[in-house]
Amino acid sequence: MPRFIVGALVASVCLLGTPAAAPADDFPVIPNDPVSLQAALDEAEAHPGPDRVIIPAGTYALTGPSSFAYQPASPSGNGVEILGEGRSSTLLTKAGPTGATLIVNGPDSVVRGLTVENDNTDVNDPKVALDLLSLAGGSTVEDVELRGPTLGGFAFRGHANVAIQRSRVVVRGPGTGVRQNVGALTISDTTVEALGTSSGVGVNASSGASADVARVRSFGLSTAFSATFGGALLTVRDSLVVPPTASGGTALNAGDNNNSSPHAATVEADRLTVVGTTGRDHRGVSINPNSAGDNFQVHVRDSLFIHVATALECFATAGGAGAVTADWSSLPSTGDVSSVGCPVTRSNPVLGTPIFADADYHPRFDSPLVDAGNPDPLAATFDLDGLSRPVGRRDVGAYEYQRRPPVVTASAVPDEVAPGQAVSFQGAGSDPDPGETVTYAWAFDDGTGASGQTVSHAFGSPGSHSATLTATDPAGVSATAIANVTVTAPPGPGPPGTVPPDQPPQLSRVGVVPRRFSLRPFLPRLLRRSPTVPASRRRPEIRFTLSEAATVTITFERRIGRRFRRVRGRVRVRAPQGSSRLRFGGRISRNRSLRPGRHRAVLRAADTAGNRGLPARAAFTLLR
Ligand SMILES: [Ca+2]
Ligand SMILES: [Ca+2]
Ligand SMILES: [Ca+2]
Ligand SMILES: [Ca+2]
Repeated sequence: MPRFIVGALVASVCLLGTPAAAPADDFPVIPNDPVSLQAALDEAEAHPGPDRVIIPAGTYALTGPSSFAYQPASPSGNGVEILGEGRSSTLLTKAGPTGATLIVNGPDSVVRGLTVENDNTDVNDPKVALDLLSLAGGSTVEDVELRGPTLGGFAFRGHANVAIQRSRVVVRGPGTGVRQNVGALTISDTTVEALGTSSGVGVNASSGASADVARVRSFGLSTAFSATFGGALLTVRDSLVVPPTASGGTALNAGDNNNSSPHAATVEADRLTVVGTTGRDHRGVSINPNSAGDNFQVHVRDSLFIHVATALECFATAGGAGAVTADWSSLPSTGDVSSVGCPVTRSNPVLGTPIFADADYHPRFDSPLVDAGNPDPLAATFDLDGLSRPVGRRDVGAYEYQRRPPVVTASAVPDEVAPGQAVSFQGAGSDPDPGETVTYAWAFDDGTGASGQTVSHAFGSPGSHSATLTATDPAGVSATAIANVTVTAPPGPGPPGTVPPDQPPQLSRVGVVPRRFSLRPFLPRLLRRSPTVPASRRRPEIRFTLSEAATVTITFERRIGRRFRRVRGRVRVRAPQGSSRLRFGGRISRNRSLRPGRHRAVLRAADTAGNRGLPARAAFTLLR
């Protein structure tokens, strides 16, 4: 039996014998067709193994009680990737009395590149834009926009381990942006914001779930980050909170929504920037244990709270307990609230008024909060911009001052002049640190200097000259750039015995010495000193004599039969009037050398006025 038939039989036996995961399929959707979208989800559910549902740009609208739902009967190994064409292109939306807009209940699923919106109208049952159910563990929500109902409810609700990344969550009413009910949520590099007047909550870990919040911007939420019920834990770091500018708001809360039963909840916060509005009832931290057995904790480190009427509040009633601490943080000097059983503690206070470089609350280089956090080493991490921190000692707040040098270039116009002719030197610079302008200083190689972005300078002597530009930022960090100028002596009658300017340079006494040599490793170079080694051990050279200083271009020709054929590459040197010696070992450049055989060097000279003399040739043999 031929071997390939045996192979085919073995392959088919394997296919029959093991119900291996079917290859992933793509299930496309007809643009703007919600029925087609649900049909694709149904097909992916029925098809074993992970598949992709690809949703083109368009609006997919539901109005009845049903949802777009991925809920496979056999969820094990049967996750789904739901992929739109981008947040601004693919929109899933739902109006009507009840139900989530998109439900995902398969493991390791991905939702990416779309907007999910919920416009439910039943005030008693406002729902969810994106609902990840308990079988959707290990899932990722990435580059999406989630818009919660205007009547309340949730933009996102999670019941299993899930990561939300690089997304935008919009709270359009009294509801919650992101609620984690079961399992661990991580949410990073995401904006959570209230649209219009909201009394909503940004990110909430509930009922014993955990939420790990990193590099999140929270705008306009009545409560930005909270942990509620059942020992819930929310950690937040390198994040910004701007509460509503027109009403009160709380950045951090641990509690049980004043439930009369005992609960525990904890918030751990590192490197936050919280910017309230003067005259509003803004609170940095607010906890209210209201029943015996309640234990609420909020611990803040390396954080900045400004324009908050109450920085830290721990107000216990009916035997509830809790604690609020702030370490290495910048807080308003007064306004804490504390009660029996609920201490508020400040340690290592960071003094001084924060100085911001821009409207995004980046620290200015001279803010007293730069390098003012806990002096203990901080494991490398990223600030709210995604930039490495710490830089030096850790800074207080969401951003790390980066102390970056300016980026600068320098140019000279014109860059070829006569002695004494003015050159305009122009600097172009910027600084990557927000709000930093640079100052410019020039140093010329004749020992003089000037300050300013554009300056004028003339060099007196012929030759190559340079100007070094130093750009310095307000923090004193600088960078340099160099502009070069060639100053050429003007043509004219020189002293007696010199060559008239319209005469071409003449080559004479051209030769290769010795005439036979083997390939050497060194590169061609004009020699300045006379040889001190015996002639027998001297390295091979090309020698020539010039009637005036000139640029000598040397090309090579290889003898093939009776003809010479030009070899690629050339050597070019500036040589003075008189005799010169060019060290030459058969190599034209770093990676080009002549092959063994008979050759000749062809020398041509040109002066600075552009006059070109006649070529001169010298034969030599490169030995094997
Ligand atoms: Ca599938
Ligand atoms: Ca309680
Ligand atoms: Ca620092
Ligand atoms: Ca800088």
